[in-house]
Amino acid sequence: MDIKQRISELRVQALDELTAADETSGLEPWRVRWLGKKSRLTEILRGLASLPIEERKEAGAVSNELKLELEAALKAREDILRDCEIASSAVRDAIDISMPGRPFPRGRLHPVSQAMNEIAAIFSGMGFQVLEGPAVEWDYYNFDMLNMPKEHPARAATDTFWLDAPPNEKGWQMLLRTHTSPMQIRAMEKTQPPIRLVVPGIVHRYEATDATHLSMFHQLEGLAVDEGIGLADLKGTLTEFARRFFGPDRRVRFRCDFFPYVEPGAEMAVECAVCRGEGCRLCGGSGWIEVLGSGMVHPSVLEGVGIDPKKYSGFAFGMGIERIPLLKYGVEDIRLFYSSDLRFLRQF
Ligand code: 2U9
Repeated sequence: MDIKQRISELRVQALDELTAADETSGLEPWRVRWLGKKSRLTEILRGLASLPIEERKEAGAVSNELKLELEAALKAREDILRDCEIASSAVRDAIDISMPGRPFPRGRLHPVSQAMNEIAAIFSGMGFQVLEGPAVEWDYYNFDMLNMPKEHPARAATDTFWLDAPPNEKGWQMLLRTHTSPMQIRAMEKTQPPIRLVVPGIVHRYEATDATHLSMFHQLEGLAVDEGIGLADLKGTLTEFARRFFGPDRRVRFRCDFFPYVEPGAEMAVECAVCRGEGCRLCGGSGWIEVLGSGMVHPSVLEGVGIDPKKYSGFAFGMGIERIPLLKYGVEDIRLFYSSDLRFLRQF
């Protein structure tokens, strides 16, 4: 057998034995056997002297290579075994398997997000698409297209956060939307009926903050436009929403109201959960809690977006989201929702 073949066999055997060593204490005997003075490799290296010069060169190179390889393999095996031994002794000493586990702090959705998701899911289940839109808008979409021309009182600077940016080439001004309605306008501009959509989102109003008002709050608005939609569809849809959200036993009441973008307009209230109509502190003595505003979309709003009001009609509604958990849980001050006080938020 030539030297190269012998060396290749030694290599396989040595590495096999090294892998079989599963404790650091087994490594020294292996080193003596394979790399020590009396090892077979040393023997081969010694015997090289008697070989002819050409053969000696080649066999010398291969044997030295194997020596280096075995030294490196020994070092690597030693590192691995030492790490394992350290880890298992640490585990033995550090883990008391009889100890109870550490509780994992679990996050949850903000009560306002919970209410918004729940309401959006109810309308989604009734065939409404859920859309979101930008919080920074043009006055054109926020006011003009909603039947609120330049001199309308709702446009007075006291109600709106205007952005300190120059108007665009059409003279539109940037603002923080005061309702999510501009997104319904954008949707109607792009799509012909049938349309059924709800838009949840953040809105801003330039108002002083107190226990019942925030300058930043959330709304969910809805819109349905189709041939032959009437007030009965509005009442039916919103009554069904109230049954699903507040429960089937809560009565609802509609009363006339005014919003520039609907005609006629109506406000929906549900029977007070605490006094069932008797009158109490929660409902301010009236027995009813106002939940949302609504109405039949004003024909000039439809006309503005290129939907023929002689062929189509629609209903729309809007509600402030913070009011819902406020009333549901009897929270005394709306500002608590944004105080970042975990003692408050953890209750929901
Ligand atoms: C289009 C046409 C009509 C949305 C509507 C209300 C009535 C309403 C308020 C509830 C409490 C706002 O958050 S709040 O202060 N909203 O009463 N919203 S009708 O009407 C629309 C919207 C878009 C194109």
